[in-house]
Amino acid sequence: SFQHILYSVDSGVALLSLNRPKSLNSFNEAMHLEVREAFKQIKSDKQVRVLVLTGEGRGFCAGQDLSDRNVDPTADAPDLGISIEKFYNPLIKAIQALPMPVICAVNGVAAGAGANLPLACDLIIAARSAKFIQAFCKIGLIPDSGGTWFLPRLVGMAKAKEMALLGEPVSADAALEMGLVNRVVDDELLRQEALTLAQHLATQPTKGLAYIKRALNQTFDHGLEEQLLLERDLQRLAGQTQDYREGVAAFMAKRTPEFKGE
Ligand code: T3D
Repeated sequence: SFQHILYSVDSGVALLSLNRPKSLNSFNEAMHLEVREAFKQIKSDKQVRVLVLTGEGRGFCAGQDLSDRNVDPTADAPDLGISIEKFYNPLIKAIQALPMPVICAVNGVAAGAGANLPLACDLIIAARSAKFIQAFCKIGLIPDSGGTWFLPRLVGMAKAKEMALLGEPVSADAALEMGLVNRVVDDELLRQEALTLAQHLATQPTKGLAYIKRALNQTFDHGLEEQLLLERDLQRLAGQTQDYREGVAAFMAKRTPEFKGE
């Protein structure tokens, strides 16, 4: 029923692939709305324990579809604040708020908002051909979709400023070296590697993983005292899960645990 994305669920893993390859999966309103709908389904589908986000074709995502922007000098300037508030900010917040791990498989060029979308995910695997381009500066804009928040935290301020002010392509290997991505794999192996990792995570203590994600996502907003309190609260919840009991029981019995995500 989707036209601009592909969405499927298999063995606890949801796969969401951006599917406007002719414009390098750039975002128009319709694709935003479909991604939003898919997120709604993921949230309400008890089967889903991991999400993999990727793109069809030779690119991951080229950010905003610029053919949708009327920049005719006689027309009123478009209010990009509305676009950010209505579409990009909710998307970034939705990824962070999803309880399960989100793996981004960056299958090619990632530019503009398309370069920052992966940074909001929990793990990033990049195809060797992937390039990260903070393209905003080249058209007079600023990094959005959380770029100004995630980049300095991931790669430090010097690299963040260089990427944001120059908009030069950063290769997958360079991204790996600066800590922007977790793994780089050959292009033809990307989808399978991402799914293998996702399938592993889908057999793990889902609630425990959700608490880990929540704790780490909040850490930069907290001092040590607050974070220690958060760890206490989340550990209390983790200790009440079935999977924790199963983990300890399996360890003591020297057998492989069977986690149910409960
Ligand atoms: O407006 C708001 O709502 C504010 C929010 C903004 C968020 C943003 O993301 S702003 C930044 C927008 N994105 C860009 O500025 C990147 C534009 N694209 C590029 O710089 C290049 O396409 C790439 C570096 C990503 C890839 O270059 P290359 O040489 O591999 O491919 P190409 O030939 O440039 O692109 C292939 C096709 O995709 C081409 O169409 P054609 O000629 O085959 O018909 C190209 O026009 C199209 N395409 C690529 N990016 C976009 C796009 N079409 C529309 N919008 C795009 N962003």
